[in-house]
Amino acid sequence: MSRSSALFRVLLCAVSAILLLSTPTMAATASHVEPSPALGTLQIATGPDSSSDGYLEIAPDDYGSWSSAGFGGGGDGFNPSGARGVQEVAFTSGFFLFNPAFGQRELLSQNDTWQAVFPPDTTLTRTVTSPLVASDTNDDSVNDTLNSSFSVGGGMSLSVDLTQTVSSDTPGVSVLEQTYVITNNGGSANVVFVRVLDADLVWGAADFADDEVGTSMHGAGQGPFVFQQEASDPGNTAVTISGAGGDYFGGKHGVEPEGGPPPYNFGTDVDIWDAFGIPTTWRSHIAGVGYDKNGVSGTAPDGSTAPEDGFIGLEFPVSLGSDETVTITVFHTYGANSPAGGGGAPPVPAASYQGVIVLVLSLMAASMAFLLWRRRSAA
Ligand SMILES: [Ca+2]
Ligand SMILES: [Ca+2]
Ligand SMILES: [Ca+2]
Repeated sequence: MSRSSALFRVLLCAVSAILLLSTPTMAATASHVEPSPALGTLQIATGPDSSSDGYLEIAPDDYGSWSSAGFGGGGDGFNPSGARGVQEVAFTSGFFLFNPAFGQRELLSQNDTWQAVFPPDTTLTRTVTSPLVASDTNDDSVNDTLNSSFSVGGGMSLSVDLTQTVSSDTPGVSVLEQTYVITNNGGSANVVFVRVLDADLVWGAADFADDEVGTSMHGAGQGPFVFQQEASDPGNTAVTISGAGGDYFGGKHGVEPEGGPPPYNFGTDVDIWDAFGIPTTWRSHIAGVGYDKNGVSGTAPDGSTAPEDGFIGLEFPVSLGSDETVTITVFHTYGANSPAGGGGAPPVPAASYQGVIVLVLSLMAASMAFLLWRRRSAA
């Protein structure tokens, strides 16, 4: 054996030993994720004083969902303008994810009670890759921001970074802003996220069934939005969902839309899940108002049945190319029935602008061709 080959063997052994020692450590590090905080234990709030008008507190999970403590979650609480104090708002609030072409779906929520509403489904999986971390961004000693990451696997491969921040707006109004930065690690996919809010407001007659749902987005130039509020104190008690999304709906239990079934059910039910998105006849519809129209349902619109549960939703259709990253921002405005705090998202239909440009260029080309033809005809 030459000295060089002996040296080579020694080096090889050393490298192998280093690899053997380091590999398990690296694997353990890569697979180690701290457990998520127990639901409802990590809260963000707009400030230290819950007795001030506009105070908002929320304890969402790693996926940006939350729900009433009575339904297995950590809820939200809001103090509207006026004499009323903090009350819980949401029975459930969260995101559904659908890939309709492939029959894939997932409720992005940690709440086992909510998950149990749906039959077992393994078309998609979800995993928290970095649990919630809270921070105080305005130095008032109260956490106002949460950061987390999760992945969606099974039939897709998405990695998502989520930032959730609460802030005060005008007096009596606060905003939760949720930013989902979604990276598609798999093949291209046309997916739809449906944000749902089954609010149960009890500021008025302590009755969740007298809530009304509505929109005033048409002609407002603020993009799509939909709200739920106490009919007895509109605006102050409203929660508005907004963002650069697509269709909305506002349902009241028992009302069948003019376009046909399914009738609106309870807010936390299987209809959206079964339809792989907002049911066709619910799109851009408010119970008791109609399609593509501004208005509010009132407490018990025609066709509603007791208990007249109210709930709202807004979809975010996303075309995800392979290796593409897309950002969805969802706003919940508390204390106003229109978006606040940057929550207004005037639609920027890039395709339409492109369409207008193509039309103008086509008209210019046609005019030039016509002029040339006339010159040649004259000559
Ligand atoms: Ca703070
Ligand atoms: Ca409700
Ligand atoms: Ca109510």
